[in-house]
Amino acid sequence: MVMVDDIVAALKAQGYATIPDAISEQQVETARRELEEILEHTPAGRDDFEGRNTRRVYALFAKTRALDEMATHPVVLGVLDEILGHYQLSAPAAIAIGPGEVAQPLHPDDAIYPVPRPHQELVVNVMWPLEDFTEANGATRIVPGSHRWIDERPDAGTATTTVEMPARTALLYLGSVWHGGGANRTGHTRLGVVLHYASAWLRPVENHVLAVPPGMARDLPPRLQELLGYNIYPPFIGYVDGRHPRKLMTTTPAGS
Ligand SMILES: O=C(O)CCC(=O)C(=O)O
Repeated sequence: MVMVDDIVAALKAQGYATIPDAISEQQVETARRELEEILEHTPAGRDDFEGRNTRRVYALFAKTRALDEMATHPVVLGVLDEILGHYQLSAPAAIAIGPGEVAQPLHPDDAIYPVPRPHQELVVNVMWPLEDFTEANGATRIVPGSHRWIDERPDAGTATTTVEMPARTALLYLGSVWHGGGANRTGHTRLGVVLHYASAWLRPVENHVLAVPPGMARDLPPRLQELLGYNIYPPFIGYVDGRHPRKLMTTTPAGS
């Protein structure tokens, strides 16, 4: 698939890539409407990383079905197959950057794992903008090529690329690339959904099988079940009582 190859090549070259028109306007609208309802009851962040004027929705796949097709988007999964091989969702979150928010500190997402650089790619992220991302409203900033850094750290002189993009785009970036949310200098909230995927031999950042227990997961699309952890990393990392975890979904009552 040429599209997948092109994206993989761009990720390897600069650490990020975009897929234009990856989803429909209807998918964007539905996701935004459902998330806006959830955000009404979501508190602001607790520190400078989460953002004190930013609200984040966690446990997304327990709260809405509007993101299932984004999580299993065929081109995205084709890219992940190439770069990560076996993977799961790790830290999915909706991120609503409010007016007045300052820029998030730049960081590589795979630094959460204590593995010295350079290392094989462990994490790939997909940012789904649910409205147009602009320099003014807090579009994601990337340090191109920083996935090749070993001990370097960004400073005030580091060049960043602000990824301005219309809603319906998918922005993919490697977990090793330095990046961060931008400052929001507008009067409107910037809403996006970031879906982090990590190699399936790592512990995911969020504990999805507690957020989406077997009785809830049994009604989800099979590929999404796997991405939430109802799967094994061959030959058997992730078994339950010696069996494939998907067996739990046929033996657990619905809803529990
Ligand atoms: O909101 C963004 O554009 C990026 C957020 C981010 O990098 C993070 O929270 O790890």
